[in-house]
Amino acid sequence: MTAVSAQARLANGFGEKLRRFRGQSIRVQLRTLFLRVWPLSAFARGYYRLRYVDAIWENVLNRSARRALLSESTPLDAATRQTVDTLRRDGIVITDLNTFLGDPTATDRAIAAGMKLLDSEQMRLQLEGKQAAVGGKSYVLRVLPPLDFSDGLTSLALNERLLSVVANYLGMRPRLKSFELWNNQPVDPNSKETASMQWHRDYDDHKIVKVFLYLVDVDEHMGPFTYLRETQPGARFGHLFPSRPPEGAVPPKADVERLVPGAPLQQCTGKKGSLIICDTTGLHRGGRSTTKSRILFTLTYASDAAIDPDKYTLGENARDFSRLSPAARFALRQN
Ligand SMILES: O=C(O)CCC(=O)C(=O)O
Repeated sequence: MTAVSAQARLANGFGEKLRRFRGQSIRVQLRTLFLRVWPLSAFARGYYRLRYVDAIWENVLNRSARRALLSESTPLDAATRQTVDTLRRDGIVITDLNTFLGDPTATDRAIAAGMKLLDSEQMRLQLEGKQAAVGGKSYVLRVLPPLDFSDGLTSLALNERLLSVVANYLGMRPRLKSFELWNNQPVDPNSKETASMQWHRDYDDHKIVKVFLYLVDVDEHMGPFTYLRETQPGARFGHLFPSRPPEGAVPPKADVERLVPGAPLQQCTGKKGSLIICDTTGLHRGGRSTTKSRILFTLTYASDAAIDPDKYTLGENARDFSRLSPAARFALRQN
């Protein structure tokens, strides 16, 4: 590599970091600065580490969410129980929306709702400007639609079975944290892997459940979501490359592939309608398409101890909570 191209790469890397920083909320920017200034950083790290100690996370910070789950008396049906067991064992479950919801029309309805968002002004402006307007990843164009109780995507976010899987995995009723449509733009195959294209552990909570619903077929060239099974907290490889709360971990690719024996890799290529449910505090990566746009819908659930603010809004048609289940009301902080 010549000195000029090395300089250009460095400048690009710095530019990307600056972009990501600017894309964060003021609260997150302040936290980042706080963590960089010694000795404040030592106190801050100690504080966040303490929050993620199992006993504190479960019994102090999430006491009411645990009680709320314990107050549920309905036993899990066999399919939900099996999904929870797989999630606990592997950190990831892959299914498809129709099967998961027991509704043969669910995928078509979700795709129709997703395509409407793709046609939205918010997405059009980003496509025209070739620039992500929200979030820190330049290659992910996002739409954050307001929740709408009559819409298929909102119904998925508040679906009883999904909330029950997440709750029984976390051991407490979850809060909804984000509700987003992603349109991953193809990148130059020679460009550097950045952001979540690299192996990493998410940082926002001690355990986090993310849901990805593919709205187009995703092949191996389209940056399929990829997970190292059993790297979630408490699992066989949960201790490798630990997070540094309130930051996750971004270990070098070569180290991950060398140190995780047998690499129990789950590369989630799949047809539209594929549904991935996983704990993203386990090692994962994805989103680097080098051919076509990867379009998916994504949800995040976490606990009351999560660090970042919620990333969704309630629309006009999401004001009457009386018809929601107790778990859905809890997810939206309406209990
Ligand atoms: O885009 C992907 O497949 C990965 C996303 C990711 O790493 C995340 O949401 O934490």
